[in-house]
Order: sequence, then structure tokens, then C-alpha cells
Amino acid sequence: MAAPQLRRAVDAEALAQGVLAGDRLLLARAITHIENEGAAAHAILGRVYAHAGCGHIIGVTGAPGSGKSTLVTALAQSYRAAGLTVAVVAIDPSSPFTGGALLGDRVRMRTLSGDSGVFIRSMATRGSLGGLSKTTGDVVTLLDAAGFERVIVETVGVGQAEVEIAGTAHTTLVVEAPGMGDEVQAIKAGILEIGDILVVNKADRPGVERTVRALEMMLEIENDSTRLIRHHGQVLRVDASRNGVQDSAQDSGQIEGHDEADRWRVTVMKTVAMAGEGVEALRERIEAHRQHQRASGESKLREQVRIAHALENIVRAELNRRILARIPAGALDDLVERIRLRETDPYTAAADLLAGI
Ligand SMILES: Nc1nc2c(ncn2[C@@H]2O[C@H](COP(=O)(O)OP(=O)(O)OP(=O)(O)O)[C@@H](O)[C@H]2O)c(=O)[nH]1
Ligand SMILES: [Mg+2]
Repeated sequence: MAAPQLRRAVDAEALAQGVLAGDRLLLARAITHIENEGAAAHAILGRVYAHAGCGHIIGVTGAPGSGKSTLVTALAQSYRAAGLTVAVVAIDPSSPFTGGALLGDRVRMRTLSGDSGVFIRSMATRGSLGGLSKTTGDVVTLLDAAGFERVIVETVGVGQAEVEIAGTAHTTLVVEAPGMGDEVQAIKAGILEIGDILVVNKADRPGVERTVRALEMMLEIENDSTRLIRHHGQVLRVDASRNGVQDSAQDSGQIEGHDEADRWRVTVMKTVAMAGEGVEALRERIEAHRQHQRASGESKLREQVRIAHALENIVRAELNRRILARIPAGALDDLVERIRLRETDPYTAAADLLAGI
């Protein structure tokens, strides 16, 4: 019927207008539509998309409990003090952003709440991992279109999808904390390589220098003329030096016209997020990375990677949906039973099923 169809269209238009006008209530509602993959989600996104692309996206990832949320809060404050607007997306089932006492520091949070220049949203890690990164990307687009100048995305660096979400940001922070065992957590998780800035938080704790040294050694071991970007589960090697040797010719992208001096140096920074120590210096470093990327053309490359990733996710999800819709009801159950009885095998059954579509 026409009525619900019409209401849906009106809703999407009103929500999109609200997002673009910076209406927080409508922005929150629009995000809920995206999260629930509601009928209006695509319509809203289509209406605001042209207005996105100005915000700088900052990914924050690292071991659980390393202090990411505390750091993100302190960073948001620092950005506010510098006169920039900030949105925060936390992908974390146990995110303290939704808990009553935020980050155990009510005073700090009170200064952020009620400030129209800050928007904080936490997202549940439900659904498929591909779905998570698609939804997150869409929410970031909304916040960007809503005019937030910096959009910070916090993910726990444990799964491929979480790491990918953070890794496709313009600037990626990998957060580490001392005293979490003998080895540096990020090395184990393999997320060090996506960091543009490495942060050792909880610098008030013993063992901080040891952790800093371990990270700096890792940076030296890694060929420091290259940057790695995860793309389609592959690692894209970006050679930022003109005369650099490329050892993985097949999946490499090269930025040309670069001078040795133009190379971005990944550095290790110390913070005590709880006390705000080192946070201003970290913000300045992020801003320096932003400037560097714009001047070097790397931001364009990253944008291409992010868009390609998003597009691929959408196509894959849609193909999945279309194919599954064409499998007759009961056909899967029959096949499962036949495979169980060893009348056929899963590969033959899958091939037969797809051939029939
Ligand atoms: N000593 C000390 N503790 C800190 C610091 N920053 C955060 N913490 C504490 O570390 C604990 C974890 O902080 P969170 O900010 O929730 O850490 P997280 O990385 O977001 O945690 P998950 O999202 O669960 O992975 C909290 O109890 C914080 O108060 C710091 O600079 N020094
Ligand atoms: Mg957290």
C-alpha cells in the first residue's frame, strides 16, 4: 500500500534534513535506523552522502582495558578546548559510554555532556562482522555529514573486522599499556602495523619505558619506509619513499612523487589518559598527521581503500541476500539430511544448489 511507503519517504527526508541541520535528536534517530538496517537507512544515507567527506576520521584500537575509552574522552575534551567539534563512536559491548558513570570520571564527563559540539554514541557488536564494519562506516558518514570536524572510532583490537574499521580511518592510533604481560599486546594481535601513532597509555604505571622501548624496536625492525594498509584482508604495502624497494610487487600501491623528507614517521607517545597528561601533544600529533596526509596525497589513497571496502561489503551482502532468496524453501534442509546420510558431500551439494539458481 502507499501509506507506509509514503511515511517512510517523509521520515527519511526529515531525518536527513535533521542530520544536516545538526539536530541531535534526529541524528540519534537516524543512527538507530542505520544500526537496525531499517528501511529508511539507505534513503537517509543517500540524502546526506554528498555532505560528508570533510571530517577527519580517527581510529583508536588496541588491547582490551588499555584505556582507549578514557583516552578518547580526554582527546574529545582536548579537541573541544581547541575549538573543534567531535563525534565519538565506540564499538564495544562493554563500553562505558553507555554506563552511568562514564569512565570513572564524572567531572570530566560532565564537561562534555551538554556540550552541543560533542556527540557520543556506542554501538553493540551484534550481527556479522561484515555487517559491523558496514554499519560503522555508515554511522561515521552520518556524523561527518552532520558537520563534526573530528570523528573518533574506538574498537577493541581483537578481531579482523574491528582492526579493519580502525585501520581505514585517516589516522589510526594503536593504544598499548604497560604491565600487561611481558610482551606487547599489539604485536601479538598483529595490529601494530596499522598504527600511524602508537600510544603507551597508563604512563603512570611501572614498566612504561620498557613498553615504549619494545614498540620503538618494533618500528625499527619494520622497514620504516613502508606503510601497511589492510584491504580486503590483504595487506597493502604503501611505499612512501621514491627510491624504496618494493618486496611485494603484486599487491602494492605506490604513492609517487614523494621525497624522503615527506615520509610520515610512526612515533611512540606516552599518555596518562586519566589525568589528561600527554593528550594535548597527542592531539597535535594527530593534526600533524592530518596535514601530512593532505599534503602527500595519502588521504586520497586511504579514502579509496575505505570506499572500495564499503562498496565491496554492500555488494557482497546484497549478493548473499539475492542468492539465499532464490533457494527454494526446504531445499537446504533436504540437502543437509542427504549430506548427513553421506548420499552426497557438502561441496557437490553446494555446487548443485548454485547451479540450480
Ligand atoms: N593508571 C591508569 N589507569 C587508566 C588510565 N587510563 C585509563 N585507566 C583505567 O584503565 C581501565 C580501563 O580503561 P578504559 O578506558 O575502559 O579502557 P578500554 O581500552 O576502553 O577498555 P575496553 O573498551 O574494555 O577494551 C579503567 O579502570 C580506567 O580508569 C591511565 O592513564 N592510568
Ligand atoms: Mg573502551
